[in-house]
Amino acid sequence: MTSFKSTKYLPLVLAAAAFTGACQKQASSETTSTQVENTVAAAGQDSTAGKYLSQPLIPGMYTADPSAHVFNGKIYIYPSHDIEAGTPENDNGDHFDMRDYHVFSMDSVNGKVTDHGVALDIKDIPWAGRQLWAPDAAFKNGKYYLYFPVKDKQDVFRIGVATSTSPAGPFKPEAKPIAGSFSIDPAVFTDTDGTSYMYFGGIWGGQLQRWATGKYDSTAAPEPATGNALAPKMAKMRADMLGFDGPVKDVQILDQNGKPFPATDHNKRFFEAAWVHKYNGKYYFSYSTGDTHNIAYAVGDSPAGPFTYKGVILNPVEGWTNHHSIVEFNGKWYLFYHDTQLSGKTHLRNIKVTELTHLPDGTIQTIHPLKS
Ligand code: FUB
Repeated sequence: MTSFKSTKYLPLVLAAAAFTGACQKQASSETTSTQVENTVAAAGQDSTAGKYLSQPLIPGMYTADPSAHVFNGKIYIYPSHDIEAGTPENDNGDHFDMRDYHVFSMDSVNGKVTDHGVALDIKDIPWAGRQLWAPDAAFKNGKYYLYFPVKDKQDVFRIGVATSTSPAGPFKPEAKPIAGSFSIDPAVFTDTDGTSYMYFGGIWGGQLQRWATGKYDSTAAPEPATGNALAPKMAKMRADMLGFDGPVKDVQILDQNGKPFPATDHNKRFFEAAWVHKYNGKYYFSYSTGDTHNIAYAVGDSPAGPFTYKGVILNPVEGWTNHHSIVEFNGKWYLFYHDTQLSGKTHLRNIKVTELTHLPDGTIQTIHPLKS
């Protein structure tokens, strides 16, 4: 994620300054559970609301990168918590300078959203430097696990893990990052046999390219100019969910001819925001194409891939980044995503949800986040 200078989408600024102030106030003081009206408050003040497929789920706080899971019959959402930190914008995404996570839950997709307060604060992570980016969560053996990318004190992105007895947190971080982890955007998928895998990685500001030789190289170009695109990564999780069980491997995304995409194919190559779901016995690996702003997907027969590219799940949203999760709830499938409807600013996003449809041939119907 980075290079947020695209003017592809013009900002919608609707009383943004007042709204930003309110958000910051809530963000800094919120520590207990509160219920917020799902969509209505934001939509009521927004004369352009009708142009969007869905309305913001959380009108009183900026949230992004929603990882949704069903725990104990409820939907729990683990998003990034965007703030106006005042950090200048640059191509490394320094202005995404987030400092804590909140967890949200919903009893139903159109019901109220409960904010469970601060689930993890950067100041409580002993090894963290800056920038809490897109998290994910998992459940195993009676415990909940929150996985998060953050730069360490040397400014290198690593992936950490924190544990809780409740899906809402608070989460207690481990003393060190996951050994062998690097880059951003962890997504943990647990297969029907109980084995869990972490998928991760992001190029440009996500630093994946700096590990291309196996060793960290801070001078690496944001991505290769020639040859194959960089592959996202995956690792099997240990039974205790606190580390990798075996080596980190490439996730192969192939075209219809079984070939990896060239680095120059920005419409289809992996950029960031990995997610895996299983449908009808097939494994769906979805991801953001970054500077071309799509959520694309590829399908495989094993959680380790290879995955064959199938198309686009979500067309570009307002804002530079596109980041999603896919979850089944009460027999229907949902796409959680974000845009910048409430702020018009790249780094102050708001999460949304819409239904997702698997077609009879196993492909996914493309979702258009803006009504034409
Ligand atoms: O929220 C910070 C970063 O922006 C995420 O880690 C990326 O996926 C992008 O959404």
